[in-house]
Amino acid sequence: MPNVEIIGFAPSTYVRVARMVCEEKAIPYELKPAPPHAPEVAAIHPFGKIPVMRHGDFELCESKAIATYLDLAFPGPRLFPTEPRHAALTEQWVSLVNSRIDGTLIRTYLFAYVFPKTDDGKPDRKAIDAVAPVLAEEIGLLDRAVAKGGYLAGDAFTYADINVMPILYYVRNFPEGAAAIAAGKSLSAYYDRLADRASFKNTTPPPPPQQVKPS
Ligand SMILES: N[C@@H](CCC(=O)N[C@@H](CS)C(=O)NCC(=O)O)C(=O)O
Repeated sequence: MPNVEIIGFAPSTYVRVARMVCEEKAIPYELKPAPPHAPEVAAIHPFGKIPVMRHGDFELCESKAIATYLDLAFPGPRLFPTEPRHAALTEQWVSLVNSRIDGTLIRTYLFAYVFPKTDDGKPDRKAIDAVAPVLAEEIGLLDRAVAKGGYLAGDAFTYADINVMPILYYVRNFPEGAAAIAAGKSLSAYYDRLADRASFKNTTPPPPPQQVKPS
């Protein structure tokens, strides 16, 4: 069987998620850099989003579907638990992050810094100030969640943690995000512990512009 191909560019949080799954399970894979809507992406994802995956003649889109396939098709540590409550909590946190928190922290907050829609190309202060309180609330929610068992879904590492770490990586590089994470002692400790995993280190994206030193 040929190697798994993860198609998408390295800065994408969701591409990093798919790569982290490969790294955690020691799945040999190739990253094929492609931006959203590139022909090779659009051929697999109906809306042109990254990542998409190819494994031999099998093509797949959507990060969680890709992760499920990789988790079931390859040996290595299970990233989606099967015990009912643990499985459901994992799903719950993936859903909360993908349906809401990603929108606040990445599509609204991060993008206001790195892809501002301002005339002068400077960070969109209005958008940043508007989203900052929501960002603080959602970071607080994550802080309380990991305070219980040290992970998002209870007391063991799961795909829910893989799914959120690339988001936190970016958010802590900008002042409001860094302050919110620093205020959450459990989340700060969680981030430091999980950032030490080889899967996270081996998938570090190139630095975004306008970084501040994280606290
Ligand atoms: N639901 C998708 C979301 C993927 C996604 O939003 N990827 C971004 C890059 S991080 C993208 O392709 N954006 C381009 C667009 O939405 O048109 C997944 O889980 O794979």
